[in-house]
Amino acid sequence: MSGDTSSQDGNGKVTRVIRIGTRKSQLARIQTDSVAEQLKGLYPDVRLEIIGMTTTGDKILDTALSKIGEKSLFTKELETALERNEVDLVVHSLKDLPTALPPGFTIGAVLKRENPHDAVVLHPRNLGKSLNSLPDKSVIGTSSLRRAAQLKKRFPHLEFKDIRGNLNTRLKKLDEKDDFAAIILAAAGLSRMGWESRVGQILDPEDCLYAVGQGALAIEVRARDKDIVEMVSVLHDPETVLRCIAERAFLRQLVCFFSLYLCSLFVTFPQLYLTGAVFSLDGSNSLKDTMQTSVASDSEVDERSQRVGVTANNVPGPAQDAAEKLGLDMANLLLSKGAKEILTVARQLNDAR
Ligand code: DPM
Repeated sequence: MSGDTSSQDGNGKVTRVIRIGTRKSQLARIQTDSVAEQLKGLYPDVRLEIIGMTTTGDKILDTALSKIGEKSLFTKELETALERNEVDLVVHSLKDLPTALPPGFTIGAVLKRENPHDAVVLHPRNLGKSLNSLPDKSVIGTSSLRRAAQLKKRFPHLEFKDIRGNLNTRLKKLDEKDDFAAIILAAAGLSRMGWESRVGQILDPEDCLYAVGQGALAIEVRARDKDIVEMVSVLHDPETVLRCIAERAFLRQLVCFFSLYLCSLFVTFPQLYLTGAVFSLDGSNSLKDTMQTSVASDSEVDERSQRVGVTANNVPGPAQDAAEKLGLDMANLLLSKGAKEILTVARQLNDAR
């Protein structure tokens, strides 16, 4: 086993120590603690240590995410620590993990997805309202180009402005100033923070398609560390794994044009439906389609090791292949209808902003 870390307790019994790396934000800590808790329940003999780290992304919270561009900003320092054996696993929001991980890393577990939808958090003075009923020219805070594009189209009476910072900062900016009538955040993050009561409205797929992987937690590990890969693999939720493999395959095919526009949505299981869409910056130009495939259960074991960064040996390989193909086919369908042009223009406009 790499990173030989074990300790002896008073009775001379050797205990494996597993170190978990995490960002220091409250949300990251909550997510990491919940995974540690589950691992503790499954492996009572393992000693877990949680190591907090600051990432580049945490240091430049005031720059719009779409300008920073590369998502691995929030994950790079943690991966460096994994590589150096300073930690053994890292807990991420799956949607923050690029579709291609650096060599040597893999996603060893994708946990059961929580509510994947986006939510509206209202300024206290607007309690009881919805995006529809907010007054003309109300300002909505979001730095997600995906959310802004879809909502601009759907609610043309509203205005959209960037808001940055971690969840605590954003809530503060909303409540303590008069700059925003409401902000948009992922329902899953709000619920993990215990802020469900602040959700004024959950956006359904007609209003806003959620981001690839949204609402699911992922555990990143060293691919060569077979013991750890096996240990965390029991946390895989098979349905979430298949949905997210399809979503990530869709994103991987389009990411070279502009990564921030891709949205997707699944319903029902084992019949897997994928709705994929791309949008221009103001949402006026868009392409959207739905495809389906069956991932009915079978008993064949997986033969290949990784798909879009995910290692899930305990989920049937043919089902994973079908999910990956669905995502790829969806992306190719949108590309054949002009997705490349929409994304290229969107990227140029965003770079010029
Ligand atoms: C990514 C986006 C955002 C995060 C872009 C998007 C939102 C950025 C913003 C890829 N990562 O969704 O279109 O609003 O400025 C992030 C959140 C969570 C993970 C917070 C959120 C929690 C939910 C989850 C930031 N990453 O989206 O409100 O675990 O899926």
